[in-house]
Amino acid sequence: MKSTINFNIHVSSLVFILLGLTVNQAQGTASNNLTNCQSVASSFRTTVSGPVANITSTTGTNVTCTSLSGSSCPGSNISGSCVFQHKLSVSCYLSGSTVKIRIQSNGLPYYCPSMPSSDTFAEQNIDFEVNFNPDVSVNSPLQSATTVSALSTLLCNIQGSSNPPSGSAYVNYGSSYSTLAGVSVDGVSIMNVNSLNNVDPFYPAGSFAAESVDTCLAHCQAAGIYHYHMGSGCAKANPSSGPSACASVPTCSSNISNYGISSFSSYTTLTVIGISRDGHVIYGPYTSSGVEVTSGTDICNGMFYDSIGNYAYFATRKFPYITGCYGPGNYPSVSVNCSTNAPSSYTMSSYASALSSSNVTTVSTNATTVSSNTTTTIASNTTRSKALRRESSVFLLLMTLIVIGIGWMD
Ligand SMILES: *[C@@H]1O[C@H](CO)[C@@H](O)[C@H](O)[C@H]1NC(C)=O
Ligand SMILES: *[C@@H]1O[C@H](CO)[C@@H](O)[C@H](O)[C@H]1NC(C)=O
Ligand SMILES: *[C@@H]1O[C@H](CO)[C@@H](O)[C@H](O)[C@H]1NC(C)=O
Ligand SMILES: *[C@@H]1O[C@H](CO)[C@@H](O)[C@H](O)[C@H]1NC(C)=O
Ligand SMILES: *[C@@H]1O[C@H](CO)[C@@H](O)[C@H](O)[C@H]1NC(C)=O
Ligand SMILES: *[C@@H]1O[C@H](CO)[C@@H](O)[C@H](O)[C@H]1NC(C)=O
Ligand SMILES: *[C@@H]1O[C@H](CO)[C@@H](O)[C@H](O)[C@H]1NC(C)=O
Ligand SMILES: *[C@@H]1O[C@H](CO)[C@@H](O)[C@H](O)[C@H]1NC(C)=O
Ligand SMILES: CC(=O)N[C@H]1CO[C@H](CO)[C@@H](O)[C@@H]1O
Ligand SMILES: CC(=O)N[C@H]1CO[C@H](CO)[C@@H](O)[C@@H]1O
Repeated sequence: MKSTINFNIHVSSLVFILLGLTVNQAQGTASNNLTNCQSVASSFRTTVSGPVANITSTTGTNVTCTSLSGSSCPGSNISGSCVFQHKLSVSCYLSGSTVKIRIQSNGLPYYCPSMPSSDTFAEQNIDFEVNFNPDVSVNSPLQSATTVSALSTLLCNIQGSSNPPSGSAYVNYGSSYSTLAGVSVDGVSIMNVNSLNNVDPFYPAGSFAAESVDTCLAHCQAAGIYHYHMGSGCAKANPSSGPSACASVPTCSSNISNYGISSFSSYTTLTVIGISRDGHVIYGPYTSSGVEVTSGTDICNGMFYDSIGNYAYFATRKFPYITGCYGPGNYPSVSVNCSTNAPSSYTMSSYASALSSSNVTTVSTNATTVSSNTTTTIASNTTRSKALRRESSVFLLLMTLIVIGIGWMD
């Protein structure tokens, strides 16, 4: 009699152990502690530690450009050269148990861009805070489109990056930039992928002309914001051949998407190239195993890229090149109507497949009755917070101690 009761307690503690393990496995725990954030922040070419009160009033690093001798100088005109300052601060801190990242940039690169002298090139005040690498689930996509029309409405829209999702807790402290999608490690803006015509700026559908950029694949818009739409190696290393127009360099103008990827030839592993305005990291074109990302991305150009469910955007050859929406998104078999260089379908990465609830359920239903009930709980509870998981771990620990205690009393 006594030993039967004892056995039942052991079984229930086993259930909790299974529950604890399976919950962590199925839903993943993104790498978003303070150390993870600081590691990403260290990839940025910062000029001051922060947060600072006002990035534009800090002293940055001088950039002297003979290429900007005309009217477009966001600094001083000294002996025919334009001298401007690159100013960037990236800080990580805890707010309660949530790690926040704050990006403060004047938007000016550390290198000399090339642009028509008629362009306006101006200092900015980009300054926002967002949850760092927030937990997201492949089972709860934030964006979903299954038809050409729905996908095009979502992705072919220059205002599509205006509102980071609520889970990112985005707070703006700087000027308002509705088309900003993220900030590059060199402090340069990453704008929504679309042109003002709501088409791919490089491979536009219909009768629109491609836009001009320099060999760093960036250009200024009307307000003077120098920005990227596509991954650029210039964010990591000073362009070797000096600034010029992409149109004047055959390897750039003939196939700009190839040129963009080849600009990362010295960075063929997982390389931070920026942060999205939703707090997710933006990586270059390669995974940690040195493989170029050509599949596994969702409609937003984000990917679950490891077994614990980290989600990030990657620089790719295809539209939307960096990020087209704030993911995770779904994986439909349709294409957008605004680009002649877009994927025709999307497929999950192997990690996304393994994390998807349909897969978990299928795998576990064949186990014992206990774990199939556990699976049901997980599938409907994908958004449980870490705090809750910590609580269940504490509970699990207590249960185990009780069981050990009872066992000892025997
Ligand atoms: C942060 O997470 C990493 C794994 O991503 C872990 O190795 C490290 O110990 C954690 N650091 C802290 C301070 O919790
Ligand atoms: C930030 O500093 C700049 C330059 O010193 C100044 O023009 C601007 O008004 C300041 N902005 C705020 C919000 O204090
Ligand atoms: C940066 O350039 C300014 C002129 O715009 C000059 O006054 C200053 O001394 C320079 N700073 C350094 C560190 O060279
Ligand atoms: C900068 O200086 C050059 C010559 O030193 C002059 O031609 C040019 O107009 C100046 N630009 C501005 C904006 O003052
Ligand atoms: C693409 O489709 C959307 C939604 O159906 C439409 O509003 C837009 O005009 C189309 N764009 C092009 C370039 O055909
Ligand atoms: C760029 O070149 C690659 C191969 O080098 C080719 O597959 C791709 O179709 C080209 N892209 C465009 C839009 O022409
Ligand atoms: C389920 O996950 C495994 C990895 O755990 C993967 O190999 C398999 O392809 C997935 N199956 C489906 C249907 O997604
Ligand atoms: C599993 O759940 C069902 C209904 O939720 C319940 O009837 C059944 O007894 C549970 N099985 C176990 C082993 O807990
Ligand atoms: C390992 C295991 O329990 N496999 C079972 C999975 O379910 C099928 C059909 O219900 C059984 O035939 C297997 O034995
Ligand atoms: C089905 C199920 O177990 N739902 C639970 C999911 O988690 C929340 C707490 O976050 C519970 O309130 C639900 O009962």
